[in-house]
Amino acid sequence: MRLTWILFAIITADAAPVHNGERAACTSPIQRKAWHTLTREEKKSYIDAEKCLMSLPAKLGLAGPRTRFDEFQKIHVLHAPLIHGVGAFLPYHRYYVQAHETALRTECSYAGAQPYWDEPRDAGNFSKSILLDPETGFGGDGVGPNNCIADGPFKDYMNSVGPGESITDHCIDRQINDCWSEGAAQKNVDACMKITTFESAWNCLEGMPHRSGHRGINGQMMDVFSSPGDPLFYMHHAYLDKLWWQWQSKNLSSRLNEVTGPNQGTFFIPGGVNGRLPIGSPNGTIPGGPNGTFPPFGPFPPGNGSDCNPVPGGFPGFPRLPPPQNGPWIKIDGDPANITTLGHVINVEGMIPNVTIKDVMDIQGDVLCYEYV
Ligand SMILES: *[C@@H]1O[C@H](CO)[C@@H](O)[C@H](O)[C@H]1NC(C)=O
Ligand SMILES: *[C@@H]1O[C@H](CO)[C@@H](O)[C@H](O)[C@H]1NC(C)=O
Ligand SMILES: *[C@@H]1O[C@H](CO)[C@@H](O)[C@H](O)[C@H]1NC(C)=O
Ligand SMILES: *[C@@H]1O[C@H](CO)[C@@H](O)[C@H](O)[C@H]1NC(C)=O
Ligand SMILES: *[C@@H]1O[C@H](CO)[C@@H](O)[C@H](O)[C@H]1NC(C)=O
Ligand SMILES: *[C@@H]1O[C@H](CO)[C@@H](O)[C@H](O)[C@H]1NC(C)=O
Ligand SMILES: *[C@@H]1O[C@H](CO)[C@@H](O)[C@H](O)[C@H]1NC(C)=O
Ligand SMILES: [Cu+2]
Repeated sequence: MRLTWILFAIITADAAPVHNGERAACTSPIQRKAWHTLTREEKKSYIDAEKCLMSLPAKLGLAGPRTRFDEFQKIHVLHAPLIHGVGAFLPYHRYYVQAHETALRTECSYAGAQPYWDEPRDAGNFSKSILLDPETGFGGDGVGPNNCIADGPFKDYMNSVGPGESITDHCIDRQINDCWSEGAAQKNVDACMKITTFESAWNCLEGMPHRSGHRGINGQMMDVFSSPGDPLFYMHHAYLDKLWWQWQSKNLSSRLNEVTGPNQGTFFIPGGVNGRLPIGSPNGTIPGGPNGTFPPFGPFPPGNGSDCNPVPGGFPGFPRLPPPQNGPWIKIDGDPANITTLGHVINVEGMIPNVTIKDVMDIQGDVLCYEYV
């Protein structure tokens, strides 16, 4: 009897590694599924929940947002310079997507989990993606002089945040580019999965799989600040989170604790504290970008994809500007210096409680409880 129990324990431990006993808290993870596998009803319930967020009034008191949906966008704007091109890129976006999922479930009666976009299926072919279906999906490409989306459930939504750090009313715009979307190809994912260190794997993931999703949809999705104004953002970042988890899962005993990298990189803005921009930070402090916005993009090359990928000198998605320049290092709570550690505080402006990177390393731990299927 006792021996049986011990054997059982050993077998169980072998099948599902135990990490400091943390996994006890997550006994029934919710299932994050690929969009193309959802039933029509599941798709509708997700879209309806997103529309619900777009109808609920803002309550965090941030400048700009009218709705709860806008507040998510604003949180990303506030943190953008310190969550891209840095060690916290993957952990921050993991928790940010979690915050979005939580809001759908607790404020909009959504019973499902955050779905994700299985992007390699649509590599080089975003314009034909099932996600863009006007009836069951997110609507299609932008049209007209402002590239506003013209069909689907979000065609009439007016963003109140963006572009960049500005606060303006504007449509959700897209300008699909199937040259850039070729970067979503599985071979680029496979290349990242082969890498064995966090720093290189993160750089790889933030590179091609990440950028090609943004750049393939284009329009607002290409805005490093305000991209979450397009609901496709969450589908894309859930997918990216899945890739990180897939990478972590290859060696959980070490990769549940592996994080490093600079705390400020590409988008350094002097004067920020605690992982967000100072209130009232002037536009125009991002090197290379006019008045706090991206450097200009384009023109987009024509072609079928082979013209885009690979591009000599790196994939020109989000700009990779030289590392910091001037000013003191930004102090992030939980990090002793300018290197990202497990103690680094992730701040989503009270949308859900602050946590540390350590708290989000495991998607089936004390804080997070989901799985990708
Ligand atoms: C693009 O997607 C459409 C619709 O799924 C499909 O018919 C077509 O074969 C795809 N084209 C390529 C090049 O994958
Ligand atoms: C940035 O510029 C926009 C447009 O001029 C302005 O509305 C916004 O308040 C500025 N943001 C900051 C933080 O100064
Ligand atoms: C997991 O990573 C550790 C530390 O790098 C290494 O010693 C170990 O061999 C790895 N295990 C596997 C199965 O790759
Ligand atoms: C941290 O700061 C020191 C100087 O203050 C600098 O030499 C080092 O490169 C920085 N490390 C990172 C990862 O940014
Ligand atoms: C940047 O701001 C300055 C001062 O407000 C203005 O003169 C200039 O036109 C702006 N440049 C761009 C590209 O918006
Ligand atoms: C794609 O474009 C490149 C360069 O324009 C050309 O050499 C290649 O044959 C094209 N491939 C396909 C499949 O059309
Ligand atoms: C979240 O963390 C930041 C930075 O550590 C801190 O300034 C802020 O007060 C915290 N907010 C909440 C709601 O705990
Ligand atoms: Cu982001």
